[in-house]
Parts: sequence; C-alpha cells; structure tokens
Amino acid sequence: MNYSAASIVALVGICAAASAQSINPDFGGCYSIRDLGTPPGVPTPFGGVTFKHDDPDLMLLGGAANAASGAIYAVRVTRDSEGIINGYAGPATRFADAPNIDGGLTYGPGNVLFFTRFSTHAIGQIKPGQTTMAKSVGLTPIFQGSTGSMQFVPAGYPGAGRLKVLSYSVGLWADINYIADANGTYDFPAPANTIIDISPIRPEGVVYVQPGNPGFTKHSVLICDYSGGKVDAFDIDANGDPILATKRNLITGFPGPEGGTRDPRTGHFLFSTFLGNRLILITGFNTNCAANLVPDCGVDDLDFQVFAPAYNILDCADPTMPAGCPADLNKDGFVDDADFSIFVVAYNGLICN
Ligand SMILES: [Ca+2]
Ligand SMILES: [Ca+2]
Ligand SMILES: [Ca+2]
Repeated sequence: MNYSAASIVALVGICAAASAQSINPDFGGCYSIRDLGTPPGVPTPFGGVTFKHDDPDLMLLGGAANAASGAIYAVRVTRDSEGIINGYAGPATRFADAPNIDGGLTYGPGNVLFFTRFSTHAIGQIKPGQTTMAKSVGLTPIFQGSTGSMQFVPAGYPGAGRLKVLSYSVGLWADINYIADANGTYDFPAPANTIIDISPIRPEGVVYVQPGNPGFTKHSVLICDYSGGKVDAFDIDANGDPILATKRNLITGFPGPEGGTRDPRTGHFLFSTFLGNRLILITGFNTNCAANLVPDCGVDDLDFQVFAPAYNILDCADPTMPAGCPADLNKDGFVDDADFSIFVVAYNGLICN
C-alpha cells in the first residue's frame, strides 16, 4: 500500500495523542481529560493562563510566548449545562502587551497582573486597566536561571499571600519577598527566603489544590513539568512550599505543559501547552470541599463515618481527635453543628461534584 506523507504524519499524531495521555489511577479515578483545542486568534506558542479577576468566564492566555512580541489575549469561554468549560465563544482579543511572557501569569495584590519573562529572568507587571507593561524587575540577584513561572499562595492555604517564583532553566522553586513601590507596582528584594531544587522538573504552571479534592488529603501544589510532559503533585509545608518527598505524578503524556490555573467557577485544573498549542482541562477538581474526608469522587456515607466520631469528640485539642482535625470544616477548633451544616450541603452533592 501507498501512504501519503500527510496521512502518515496524521496517523502518527493520532496514535501519539491517544496512547500517551493518562491520569494516575492512585488519584481515585475521579478526574478526566478534556482537550479544549486551540483558541482562535491567539498567536502561538502559548504561555501562562489565568482568568480575569472580575470575570470568571474571561480566560487570559499568553500568546507568542517567550518572544518580544508576546502579549496576553482574552478569550471568552463557553460552558455546558453542568458549567464545565467546553469551548470558546469567539476569537481572542488582545488584552495587554507582555513581552517575553512565559508560563507564569497571575493576579497579585491590587489586581496587578504579573507575568514571568523568559529568557530575561524577570517579572513583568501590568496595572489594572492598562494594556502595556508598567514595570519589569530582574531576578538575577535572587536565584539562577530564568523564569519560568510564579504564583501567589491563595487565601486559605498555609503560607497564604507568599510569592513563589520558579526558574525554568535550572529547576528551582523560590519563596521571595515583594514590597509595594510608589507607583502601584512591586519590587522583589533579594535574597530569597527559601530556594528548593525541584530538578529535573522544568517548571511552568503552578496551581494550589485544597484537601477534599479527590486524592488529596492535604493542602497541595501542582507543578507543570515542561520537559517531562507531565504534572506532579506535592503536599505543601507551612509556607506553601512543596515537600519533595511527597511527590506524586498526576498526569503524563502532555508535550510541553505550560501555564496553569483553576477555573474560578468549578475549580477544574486548566493548563496550556507550548507544544501543540492546546488548552487541556482536567475535570474532577472542586473549588472547596473539605467535607470530602475520604477523598474519593464525592461526599457520601464513607465521609460521614469519619465525620461522626469527630463530632462526638467535639474539641480539636482533644488527644483522641484525628491529627489535623479534618472534620473541623470551618476551622474554628471544634467539630460541631456549624460543621455538620457544611457537611450536609456537601453530602447533598451541591458543591463537591
Ligand atoms: Ca516556558
Ligand atoms: Ca468522599
Ligand atoms: Ca468547626
């Protein structure tokens, strides 16, 4: 038989895509992969991704990543009847210049939009309502290589508000300081508070995950590993830094995973790819479901069997209470009717699935 070159290329592409992508079954079989394809009108390759701080349906995506012509593009997402992102409402519009944008793109204090710059090893900043970079600060005095990525630890997590910056080219994770300047932007004084060698990971997108998501019993962080074509999960410590010994692979088989974020409406994990120029949605995450005490796909009697004895003990300080007092869903030091009310809502499937 004769195959055209084009059909062979297509066939190889299909086989590679079909055979390689997988989710680690240790996470309970609750997650699934949805390839959202390539949003129209965003120059490739793709960089960081986030959502506009005041519009949970407006995705912001880095285009022409790493290039001087790099910019952030706004893409309105569409959702199915369950609220799951299923596509794009139309072509992208240019949102702001972001020269050399890499895998980091996130809002910070004052709704300043921060992005990492490769290979200039810097953080760029865009002020609210502006369309150009107001400031760029080099990171060479702080750590080696070039960013890479960045993320602020969200509210409700250990280390909330701390800033993490990642070196792509050396595989480093750094906790750094930030202070407001006089112009509504920020400086990053050296030295770093902590530098952790996470190589051979070549880090891009970083997102935090609460306990109660399937397979997660502790506050955790996901790191896109560009070179490994995978995303790894780590428990975090009191500063929001990854505990290396807890590393678990979440997904594999995605060439060039780049920026990452969580859908503000559903909590699902969304990441871009620098190779292939796609957006991949991992469904099965939730926004906050502490009641999922047995962290499988939902809240049911198994979770109640953990909740009930803690309710009977009441006081988180009681030595018989399970470590960390996970049934204290509102984190006030006691497992009481207030927690039960939260549990019931989750049991009825209203927030966890
Ligand atoms: Ca990159
Ligand atoms: Ca459960
Ligand atoms: Ca409580």
